[in-house]
Amino acid sequence: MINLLSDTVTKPTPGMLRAMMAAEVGDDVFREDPTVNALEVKCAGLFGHEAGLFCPSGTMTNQIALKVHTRPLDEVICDEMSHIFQYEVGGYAFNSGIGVNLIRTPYGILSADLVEAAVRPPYDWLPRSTLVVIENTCNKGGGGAYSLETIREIHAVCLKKGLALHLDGARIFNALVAKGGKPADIGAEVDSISICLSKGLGAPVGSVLVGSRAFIAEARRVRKAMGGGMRQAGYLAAAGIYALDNHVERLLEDHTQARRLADTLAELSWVENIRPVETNIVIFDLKPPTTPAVFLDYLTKHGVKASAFGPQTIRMVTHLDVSSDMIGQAIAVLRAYSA
Ligand code: TLP
Repeated sequence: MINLLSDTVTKPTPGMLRAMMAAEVGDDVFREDPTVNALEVKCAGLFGHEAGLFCPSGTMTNQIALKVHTRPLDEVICDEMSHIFQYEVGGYAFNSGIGVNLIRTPYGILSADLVEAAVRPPYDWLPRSTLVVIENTCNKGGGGAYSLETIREIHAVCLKKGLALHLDGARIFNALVAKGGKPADIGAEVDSISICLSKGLGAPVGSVLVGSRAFIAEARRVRKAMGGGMRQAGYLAAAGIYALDNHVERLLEDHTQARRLADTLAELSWVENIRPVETNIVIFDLKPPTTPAVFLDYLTKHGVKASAFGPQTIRMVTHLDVSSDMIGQAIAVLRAYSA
């Protein structure tokens, strides 16, 4: 199977497994796991933040960030396509008692003007705008990345209006590889970042939340309340450290393979609206009467997995476990499809 369902599907490489087996571990609830501690320090340091917190998932790091940055009846400003709104089960309302103020953009990339216009005036009868969330890269938007300049401008609005800025950086290294620049440059513009190790970086499990010492101290309490305090989690943290040391530069390869898929799709008569491909995600629409159910069934029968991402929309994601040859085969399968 050529599995293009998501970049979450990767299996640990032999080198990663060796690093996991060799990990020194302890009970992380007592902060006695040296490998978890090392991963948290490494992530915080990379992005120029004071502290980090290792969590089981990107959903948990995002949800903890929402909880710590807001109070009930507050509102978070984010794109309508953002993961915190679309794919976290409405957790913002459940966990934090807050609402969302959704901005519509073509590809999920906000601008300072749009954010500023969405900030509510301070009337008693309105929700209070206290937080902005940006997603870099934006998954549902097709994996587009923010320029550092845009993040700076959004940050300036947040400072002016007294809002916190959280970055859903599930694929922040894809963004950095695509746009260039250093993690700390982005880190300097945001109050907290959720960094996923289990997406393009290829670790089996885990995300790290980074922020100020005070923010992470509170986040640690919320993680425990959510049931996310892990014990000998160093085996997983070791995979994350290995991924950060070995799997960042190679993301460019995934971007090249995504580009090949997109270039092929652009030639096919039954495809429309291919979102601009900048990283490892390819999103496009099927022209009616082709439906995702029929198309995905065809793909599966020919050894390719992809997913439906809307009524007419398909997503394909490239990653560590799909080689250039496999993309070649997937391209042949796409070319052979007749609507
Ligand atoms: N995204 C998954 C699905 O939930 C859609 C995927 O296959 O892409 N932020 C962003 C931008 C994400 O894309 C994801 C996962 C998360 C957060 C949540 O991460 P996990 O799955 O670790 O909870």
